[in-house]
Formats: sequence, structure tokens, C-alpha cells
Amino acid sequence: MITFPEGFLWGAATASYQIEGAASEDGRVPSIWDTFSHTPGKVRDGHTGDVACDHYHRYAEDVQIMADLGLKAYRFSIAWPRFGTPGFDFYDRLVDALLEAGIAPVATLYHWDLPQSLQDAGGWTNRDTAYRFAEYAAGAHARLGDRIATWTTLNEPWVSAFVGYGSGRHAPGVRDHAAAFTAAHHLMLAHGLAVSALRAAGAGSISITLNLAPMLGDPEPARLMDGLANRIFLDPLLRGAYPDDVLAHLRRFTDVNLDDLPTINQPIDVLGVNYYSPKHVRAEPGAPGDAEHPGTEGIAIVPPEGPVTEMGWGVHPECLESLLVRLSREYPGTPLMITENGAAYDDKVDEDGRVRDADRVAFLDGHVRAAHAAIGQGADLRGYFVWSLLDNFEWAHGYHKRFGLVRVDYDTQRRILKDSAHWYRDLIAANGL
Ligand code: IFM
Repeated sequence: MITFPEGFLWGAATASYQIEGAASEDGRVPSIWDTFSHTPGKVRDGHTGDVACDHYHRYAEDVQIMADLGLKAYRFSIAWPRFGTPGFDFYDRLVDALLEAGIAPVATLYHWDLPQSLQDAGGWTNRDTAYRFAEYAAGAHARLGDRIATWTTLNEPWVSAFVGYGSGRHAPGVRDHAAAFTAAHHLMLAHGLAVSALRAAGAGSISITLNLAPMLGDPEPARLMDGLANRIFLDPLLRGAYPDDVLAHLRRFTDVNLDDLPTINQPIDVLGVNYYSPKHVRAEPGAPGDAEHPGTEGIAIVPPEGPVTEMGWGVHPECLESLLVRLSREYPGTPLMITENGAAYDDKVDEDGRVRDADRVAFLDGHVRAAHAAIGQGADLRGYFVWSLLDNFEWAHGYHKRFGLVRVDYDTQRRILKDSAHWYRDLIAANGL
């Protein structure tokens, strides 16, 4: 039996556009994902988040499910497009229901649903967006700060910048290497400004969540890819400087204002880590380079060997362990939280109505054990959130990829607890395995 430290925070995560629906209710304004998903050819089968899991209306049922699972915390995101509208009251209702159920609300301020009006002015390539974000953060805290203890500024800025503005696979669908680096810098500036605003307002615990992908393979390409995906955020945020190799690379494409670094480098209380999979790379002369890692000509990302999830992502729990240990050693003093970990599988509902997702249980079991092993090696890990509570809108894949502990039937909105949900409930109850 492995046991986690007392008070370890077991939770599950979701995000506004992926589950809420109610896209044009109560004053919500369009976001870049509304525009993108309604643009033909951008999202598989033309799926949109218009209805999603209808969580906006069914939140009470969903909170009851969380309570039944014994979740200690729920990580959700606040839709910026509802800020300043009557629809923002939804978060009052949600947070109150969570607190009543004894579940700690962990709020993310930005999980990719930028108001379209800001995109029309340049989005994250416009420095002003960072200042608008800090205003929104302060305003959201003014409304909910009396009840939300933990505030996360951004979810996965690498994805916002390099998938949104580099490859264009995500909203806003821009393909421009310089824009991607500029967006990354402005996202970090937005974080820093928001941390100051939240701190000044008395926010309890403040964090940012990064998706961190260990790079495996030939050492030199792996180091560059690590710089472009991981250290490009870790170092400015936690050390106040771009790593030299990253800065040299970035300058091939654009320039950023290095005077922003002290603003970016605000003390935070927790670093959120989203971990799914490593990337395997090798030197390959003549390779064009990957659009999400601008300028990696001569480097190829190679398909994983061994088992993969429905996303095609390799299953490597040992990389979670080494990542957590690395973070604790290279960026000491910042407690860690796994804010997302999970897997998409092609679940089926059996004739008896049960979802036997043994592959997901095995995935989660392996990663929870890896997290425990990392603690044993000194990683200051405070909690673990499964992605995701519910099956939901998986961005460009639409509803085709199911990550949930809970199955959602999108025709009826019926929720079915998968075997993994029962497994997770038992894990939480025992605080171990
Ligand atoms: O669904 C996403 C989530 O929005 C951000 N992290 C990764 C998940 C799975 O792709």
C-alpha cells in the first residue's frame, strides 16, 4: 500500500469552453473558440462548444457527482467572455455549491477562451491584452475572492502561444512564428501583472499551470526542444530570465521587451504541472521542423514506441516522476501540483450500462504511483487532479476524444460513472493505493 501525505489534494479538472455550453446565454460574448469552431474545417466534424456538457445548467448534478467521488478540490476555469455580464453569476452559484459540498474551488482565469473583441485588436500579440487580463483578474477576484482560495492565472501558455499562433491548429488559427513568440511573452506578462493584482487584492494562493513535456532522444535536439517548450516559461516565471539558448533562438524571429522580466517573475505559491506524455526527438538533416516549435529545422519529432492513448500519446509514467524531481531540484522553493493528468480512450458503454475503462484505470494508477515515487525523492508535490471530470470538447478533435472519469452521452446529457471514477473514489477514500 502506498499512502500520500495528509492533506494531499485529490481533485479533477475541467475548463469553461470544454464543458459549459450556454455559449450565447446571459450576455456571454463570443470568444476565439466560438469563432474558430464555427469556421468550417477547423474542428473535426464541425463540432462546437455551443452546448458541450451543458454544465452551465447542470452544474448542481455535476457537483453532486464530485461529492460522491469524494473530491477534495475541483479545478475549473472562468470564462472571460462572461466577465461583466449577468452570466458571471454562474460562478457564484458554482462556487457556493462546491463549498456546500466541502469541495475546494481552484479557479483558472484563462483556459483559452479569449474574448473575440480582444483578438480583433491583435489578441496575445497585442501587449495591451496583458493589461486587460490583469483588470479581468482583479475584477473576478473582487466577485469571488471571498470564497476561492486558489487562483491560477493561465492554463498552458505554450499551447495558447504556439498552437494558437504557431501552427494555427487551435484558435485563433494564426500561423506566424514571430507572433507565437510574442504571444508567449505577452502571456507571461499578463500572468505577472495578474499576480500583482491578485496579491494586492489579498488572494490566498496564486499559481500558473504549464504543460511540461520531457524531451527524449538525441541530446542536442532534446535540449533545444526542452528550451522551446518548457524552459521558455519556467525560467522567466521562476528565475526572472530567458535561458540564453532560448533567447538566442527567439531573436531569430522577433524581439521581446526584457524589461518585462521583473514583472513576469512574481513569487507564486504553487506551480501547476500538466503532464501527459514526453516527446521523442532526433536529429534529422533536412527535416523542415515542427510548426509548434518554430525554427527546429533539422529536428524530427518521432512517433512514440509502445502503448499509446487514443490521442496517440505514449504512456510514460516514469517521465512524470523524473519531471517532478527535476522541477523540485532545478526550481526549488515552489510547491508543485499536478493540475492535469489523464488519458483519452475509446470507451464503450457495455450492455449492462457500465463503462469498463480498464486502460484508463491502468494509466492513472501508473501515474499516481509515479507521483508518489517523486515525493519519495523529495518533490514537494501537494496534489493531483485528473483530466478530466467529464468527457468534453477536446478542442480541434471535437467530442471524439473522451478523457472523462464520467461518460457524457451528448444526445441525452446523461452522465455515467466509468470504472475509473469508482477506482478514483476508492483511492481518495484511502488516500493511497
Ligand atoms: O483538454 C485539454 C485541456 O484543455 C488542456 N490540457 C490538455 C487536455 C487534453 O488534451
